[in-house]
Amino acid sequence: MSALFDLTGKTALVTGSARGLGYCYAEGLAAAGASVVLNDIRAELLDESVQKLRAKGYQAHGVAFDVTDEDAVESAFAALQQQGLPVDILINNAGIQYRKPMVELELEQWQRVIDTNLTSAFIVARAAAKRMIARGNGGKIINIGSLTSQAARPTVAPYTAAKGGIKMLTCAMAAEWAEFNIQTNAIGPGYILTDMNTALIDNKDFDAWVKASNPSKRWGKPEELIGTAVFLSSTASDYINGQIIYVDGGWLAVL
Ligand code: NAP
Ligand code: GCO
Repeated sequence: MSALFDLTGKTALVTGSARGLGYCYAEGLAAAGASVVLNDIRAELLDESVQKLRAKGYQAHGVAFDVTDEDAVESAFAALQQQGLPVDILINNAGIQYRKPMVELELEQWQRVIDTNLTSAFIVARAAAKRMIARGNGGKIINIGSLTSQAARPTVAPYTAAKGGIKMLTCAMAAEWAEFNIQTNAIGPGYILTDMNTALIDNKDFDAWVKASNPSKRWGKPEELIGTAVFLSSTASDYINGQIIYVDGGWLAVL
């Protein structure tokens, strides 16, 4: 049974993984046997995180690039291939949040969120899938959605539009790439305790709303996302495609 979840011999690229949920995904996949490639914009932070995983005995590498820059993405994939690190598993995790009512939102602010949270998933997955198809060994692509892939709240419109797009882009990738033995799925985390949500965690009213709104009555912990990421990266999910798994304490299951 454990062989179903064994990632030994696989190379996994996790975008935006110097910290936060991305770092958790990278550590979890490394613990399952994968050689992990961390990514971030900030090279110095990225190197610190790579060293942390290496100190734990994991196979970890780092490649700094901006996920919205398609030339940088292509160069990174070419460099990884030359280093003998062809990407077998991709987690499109990098993302930003920008909270403002739509009537006050500048187009540039909208576009930056859409570019980082949605368009980048296309850019990076395209680079991965082209090479997976050429190698003929299949692959795994995991896009990161959100509760906002399914429902909205005020002041996070571009994020919500992007995450809704992630849900359907995941279906589109499954539609085009399943025949090449590439499984593309998504994870929809609930409200998780990371830097992205510091302002919300510190807000007593918002904290109370999160705890009242889901049957688990609490925020999620980053490490609670690892099992789903390993599952969707492994043989255990070879006949699952185009799905989104919400890791939300039951939030979307209740009225
Ligand atoms: P986070 O703590 O803010 O970390 C985001 C990471 O993405 C950072 O390492 C950041 O790099 C990186 N990043 C941002 N823009 C990038 C770019 N253009 N190129 C490369 N890397 C970039 O966020 P998080 O909470 O871990 O969230 C990670 C993902 O999960 C996001 O897609 C988010 O939407 C999603 N998510 C989070 C939650 C939650 O409750 N936390 C729930 C649902 C979904 P720097 O370190 O250089 O800033
Ligand atoms: C917000 C939060 C959410 C969470 C997450 C919920 O401002 O409402 O940032 O977007 O991060 O996406 O699933």
